[in-house]
Amino acid sequence: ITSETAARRCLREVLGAFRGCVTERREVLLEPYLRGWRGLIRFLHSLGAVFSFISRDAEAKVQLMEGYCRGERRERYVSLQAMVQYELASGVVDPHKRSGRADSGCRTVLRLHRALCWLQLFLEGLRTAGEDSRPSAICTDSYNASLAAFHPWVIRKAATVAFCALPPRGAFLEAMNVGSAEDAVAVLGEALPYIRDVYGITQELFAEHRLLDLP
Ligand code: 1PW
Repeated sequence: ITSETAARRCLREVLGAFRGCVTERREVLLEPYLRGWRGLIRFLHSLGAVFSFISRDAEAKVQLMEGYCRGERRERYVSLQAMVQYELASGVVDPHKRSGRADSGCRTVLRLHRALCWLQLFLEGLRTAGEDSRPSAICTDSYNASLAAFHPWVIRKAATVAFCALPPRGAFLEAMNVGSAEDAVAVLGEALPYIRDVYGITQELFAEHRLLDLP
């Protein structure tokens, strides 16, 4: 399988997955959420080895969550809503404690959720910026406006260095492999509302249960 087909396949996967996340009752299904993340990570890999540092942590978190989705308590991890309810009721997470389990579903999803905010800003920037804009600059700005606040200095430094290796706009949109640059921009426009929706529901759910600061 060439990296081209891998990228094409994964982008379709990402779009389809985030679209399929939200149910009629506005629940966020974990399985397609993680499938969306898998696609994003694969797309990152197709951009080059510099990004493996960025994707490694997300990958580990996705893998941990996949374990819960397949494990003994899998019915508790069908949706984010079910997970929050279960982990709060069973004491796996406690919003009033300053320390907590590093492997809870809630704190793990919270990290992915924060990264999704960055992704959303980045893709939105990419979509609306002019032809001579640089993805590396857009990526750095979106990161600084979101995820960077949760990262220590070393990680911020390393992330910013990796972003410099992002290809220029034309090549980046081409790597998405959905046709011309205009086609790619259109695909971003189609996909973003779904990602935004998933982000918004998750944010509200975590805020409601005071889980936005889980250590
Ligand atoms: C173009 C597609 C972009 C999507 C990739 C998003 C991946 C974001 C991951 C950034 C990770 C930087 C290095 C890891 C930092 C962790 O310390 C941090 N994890 C995240 C996801 O922010 C916090 O996790 P921790 O240490 O509390 O378990």
